[in-house]
Amino acid sequence: MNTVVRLMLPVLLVLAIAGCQQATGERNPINNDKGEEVMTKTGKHVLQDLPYAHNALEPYIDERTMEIHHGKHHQAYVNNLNSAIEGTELENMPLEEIFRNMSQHPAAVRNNGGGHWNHDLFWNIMGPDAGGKPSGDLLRSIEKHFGSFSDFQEAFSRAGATRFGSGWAWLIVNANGELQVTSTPNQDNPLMDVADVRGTPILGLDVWEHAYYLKYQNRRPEYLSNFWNVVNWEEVERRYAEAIK
Ligand code: MN3
Repeated sequence: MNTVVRLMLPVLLVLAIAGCQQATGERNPINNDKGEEVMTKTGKHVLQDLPYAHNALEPYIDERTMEIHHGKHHQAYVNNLNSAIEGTELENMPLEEIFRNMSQHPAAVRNNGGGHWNHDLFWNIMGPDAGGKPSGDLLRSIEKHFGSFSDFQEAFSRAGATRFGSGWAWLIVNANGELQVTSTPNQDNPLMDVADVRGTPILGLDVWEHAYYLKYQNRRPEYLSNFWNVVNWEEVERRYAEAIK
């Protein structure tokens, strides 16, 4: 054994022990299916960057709205959620798991946990150069459950238009594996045990005024119809395939 190796051995041993302690003492961060960190190893939820530029959804959703909606509103949900769960049993628990027993948890967790999860879905089911129609299994299933793609669009827009005040319109896969359109108030979503209609959301539309007021003011129906130009159907199809597994 040469001198360098002999001198290094104790150092390596110490490093190895420290490494083991660290590995057992700390949790791994949680990543989403794209490999992005959604929760740090200390149990903090993280605001993801938008998957496109703030102006990418122009002219249908304007840059300033996206900056405020993502950078201020969504960031606030993340911050308030982290404060609400700090030091409680809900730290480190995936949001989907919290939602299953939502009725047993404080309103701050419901509002901000929903706010965080819902916006994550929302940013990802939209995109530039999007719109059009879905294809494959999802299109067939939409036609089976709603009659036609335009009948589905009408049902979805109606859910958004008739949601009084603030809330969301959803396309979900229900417990029977069927597609269904529904809506929820505030930041609730169909994964929560408090929702009237439960299921896995694969498409969601934010109908809070903060989502459209700068560009559309009180014209929610115009925002609803322009939404179809930015739907990233590829992502909705991916979520559909995941939900019916
Ligand atoms: Mn919003």
